[in-house]
Amino acid sequence: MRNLNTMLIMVLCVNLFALNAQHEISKSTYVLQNIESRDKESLDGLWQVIIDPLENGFYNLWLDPHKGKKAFFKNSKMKNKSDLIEYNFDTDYQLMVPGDWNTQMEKLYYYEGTIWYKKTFDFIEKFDEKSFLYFEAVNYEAKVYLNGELLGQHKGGYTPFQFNVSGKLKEKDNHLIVKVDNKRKREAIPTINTDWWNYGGITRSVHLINVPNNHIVDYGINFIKNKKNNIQGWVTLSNKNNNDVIIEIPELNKKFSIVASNGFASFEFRAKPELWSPKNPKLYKLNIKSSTDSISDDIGFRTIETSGYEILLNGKPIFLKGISIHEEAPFKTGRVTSEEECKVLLNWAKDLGCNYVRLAHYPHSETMVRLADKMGLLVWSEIPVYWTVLFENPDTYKSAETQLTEMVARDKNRASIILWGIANETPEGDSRLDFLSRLAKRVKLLDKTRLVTAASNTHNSGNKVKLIEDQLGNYVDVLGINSYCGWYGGSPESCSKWQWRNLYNKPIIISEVGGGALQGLHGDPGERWTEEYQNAVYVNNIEMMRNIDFLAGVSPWILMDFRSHRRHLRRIQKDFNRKGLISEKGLKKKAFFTLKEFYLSENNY
Ligand code: GCB
Repeated sequence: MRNLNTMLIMVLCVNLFALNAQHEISKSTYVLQNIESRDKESLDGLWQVIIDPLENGFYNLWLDPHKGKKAFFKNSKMKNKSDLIEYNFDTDYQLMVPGDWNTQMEKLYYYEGTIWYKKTFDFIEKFDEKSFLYFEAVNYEAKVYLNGELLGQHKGGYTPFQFNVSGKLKEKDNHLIVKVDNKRKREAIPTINTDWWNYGGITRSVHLINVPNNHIVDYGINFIKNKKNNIQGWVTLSNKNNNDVIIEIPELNKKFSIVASNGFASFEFRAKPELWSPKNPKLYKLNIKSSTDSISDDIGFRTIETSGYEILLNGKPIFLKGISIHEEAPFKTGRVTSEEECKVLLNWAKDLGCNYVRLAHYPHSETMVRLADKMGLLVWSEIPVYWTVLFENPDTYKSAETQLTEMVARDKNRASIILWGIANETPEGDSRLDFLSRLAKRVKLLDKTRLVTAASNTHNSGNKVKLIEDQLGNYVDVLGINSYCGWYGGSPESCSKWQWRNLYNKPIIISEVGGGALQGLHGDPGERWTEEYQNAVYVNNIEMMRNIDFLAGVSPWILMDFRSHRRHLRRIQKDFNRKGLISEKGLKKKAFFTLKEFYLSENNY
């Protein structure tokens, strides 16, 4: 095996530190990379559920956890006709997985609390295989039980987690029970106050993944920071003995073997791949093989860096023509649950002339990010550190850091992602700065090859001057600014007169700008909620943006109307934030075409 073409492998040293940092991360999360190409069975479909607002299936009268058959995770059955068991999954409701519960059953529309999910499945054990239960996302807290025993728990509604269930499965009738709780909590990430719907449930797919006993766990591959001809990578294996690993990128004519010791191998080689960009989203097949396992992925190579006010993609300045997107399904509303729905959203972004999307305000599904890779859309991906989280609370910080780590661990190989977002519109203060600067350092440790950002507010400093002076600017590479001129402040016409000042020699993205309109409602441009008013907001803000010389991009708020608990105007909003350029039914508003025209006029990028 070692006689394979081993040319041009400069086995490491230089970047050992960076590689080891990533290795540490992958060890601490231990989530299998690239589930798409693993051998797996789907546990999606209908699950039996019990709605349990009082958590009666978990606590007794005195709020001590049940130990016996009253615990719902025991899936107890009546033993005889006189037996008293006050729950029965099999005669209760059903919900679809993946899916939020709020839009599946009218009575659950506003529900926030606990629902127990149960799936029964059979399993054929194969010699020398390990099995993992893999959850793509559960909002917010999941306690997972297999055949009556706790496997573990996870907090955070938008990142994957898994449990090793090897040796724990039976041939028939395994019952997997998940207690899902989406109660909003002050100390959680996000906290209780958000401008999006708190969709509860097993919102993304569940898989039973079977891998060889000795398997490939994780890997990372990328250019060495901003060096276009040097690729570096690493692989982690479950087996700690010495192992040969073959790395192959057929289209680059590279195939070589490296030796993993203690479950880790790294490599570095020279190559001149075609560079990934929105205009040419070139992906290369990467094959990784050990003596017992193999995995394939589609990888793009590009560099991203900043220089003064500019963002450089593959060494050249790029203006990010973007749009913000919530992961909400077009036409039906509720959480996105299929690749088709992701495609509709990203195709709309393409139609608008975008080269970039801000996937707000939490990590979107892996499907979405992989599509962005294929379709050539640059991505800002973020964690839900939103508004007033408890910056002083160590557990809150820990949760933010865990969600950040899980996001980077899952998506570190996606060329489309150029920006890791660590926060959105957080109120300034010392504890916030301490919290966010720690997050910024953490993400830099996890990934040195991408840029760090956060969305902040501006300050008005008299005489129509907007000042960018948030101290967070010292810690991020790119500053996002949410600016709602013409909607939350001033008339649309006043916006074109604003001057901007930037205290940092760094690129600025207007991460949000926009206004609301009910699709189909027309009037004069001074009348709120009409398409004309929204359009006037865009026309004037575009004029303003053309005058900001340090502007590196924009992602207006937002592609499609989305559900929010904060939007009460019955005749207009109907629980929807109406700042979409497209209605939830898929109908485009006037401002869509205005923004499109602006983007078409910036067609060098
Ligand atoms: C913001 C938030 C976003 C809201 C938006 C709005 O600044 O970042 O989550 O939805 O304003 O519509 O008010």
